[in-house]
Amino acid sequence: SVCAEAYNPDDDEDDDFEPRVVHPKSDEQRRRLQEACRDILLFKTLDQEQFSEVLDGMFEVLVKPQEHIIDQGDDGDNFYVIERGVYDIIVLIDGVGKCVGKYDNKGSFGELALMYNTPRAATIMANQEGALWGLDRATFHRLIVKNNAKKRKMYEAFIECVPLLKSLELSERMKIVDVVGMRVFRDGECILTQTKAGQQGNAEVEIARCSRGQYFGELALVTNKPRAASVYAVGVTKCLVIDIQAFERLLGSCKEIMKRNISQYENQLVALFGSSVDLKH
Ligand code: 1OR
Repeated sequence: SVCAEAYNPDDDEDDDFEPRVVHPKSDEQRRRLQEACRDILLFKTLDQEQFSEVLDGMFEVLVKPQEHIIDQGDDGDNFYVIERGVYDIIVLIDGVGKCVGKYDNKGSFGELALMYNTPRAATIMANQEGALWGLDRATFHRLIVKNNAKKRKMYEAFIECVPLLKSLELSERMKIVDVVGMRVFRDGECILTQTKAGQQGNAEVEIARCSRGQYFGELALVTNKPRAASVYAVGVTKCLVIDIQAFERLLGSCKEIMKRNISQYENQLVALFGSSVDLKH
């Protein structure tokens, strides 16, 4: 199999002529499907026509507790979007299956084997009864993988100038581009909300401003603690967004840099409020 090969969409125009797969759906199914797909990052750079083709191509899959949706090592057949249910991510470590994460009633999985033509990288097991939406390999390739080649071209220059990602290999940076979604926020719109524990009525104070090439939202992922600050758009703001599983998988090696930068947040807070805080633990 070929691993993370640069994909040139001009090499195979053939699959443009493949018949469109349409799985008919009731209005109620379509509504549920649309809701489940609303925040799927891989769909966030598709145009309307492409997105609607994706929705047409999806089919409902009901799963039972303990059912394996994907087995590590298998060939990839479908990509899945979660409608409901909790799913364990299990990876073989020294021959022993270890649960390394979970999907809790949202998200998607199964893109890697289809994107890079590699064996399934993890086992996904339903913890309880659940419902998924599948998308077959050919349709995923025609709509998502082809779009990724465009995404790489569009974001390559930007990603190259993000200081945090400097320590990664080019191929690693490109894998990040493959899974990010793009989101645009209006001036003043809330991008992230601080999780407040029973402390109502506190006025919000601006502690920092981020600009092009900087990042936010990593603290809660690094510490597993609630969001420590809110983030608002200043002017129309375009963000590239990565989900937590891809963050773990692709940015693990950047965590040390992030941790170092977290100490700077602590210094900023001390300068503003005079008290010391421990954000890292
Ligand atoms: P796939 O097609 O390889 C298994 O089939 C899917 O599990 C995979 O696509 C991802 O969508 C999903 N490492 C690899 N695959 C993962 C991981 C993961 N998490 C979810 N998937 N890691 C866990 C990160 C929390 C790294 C483990 C070492």
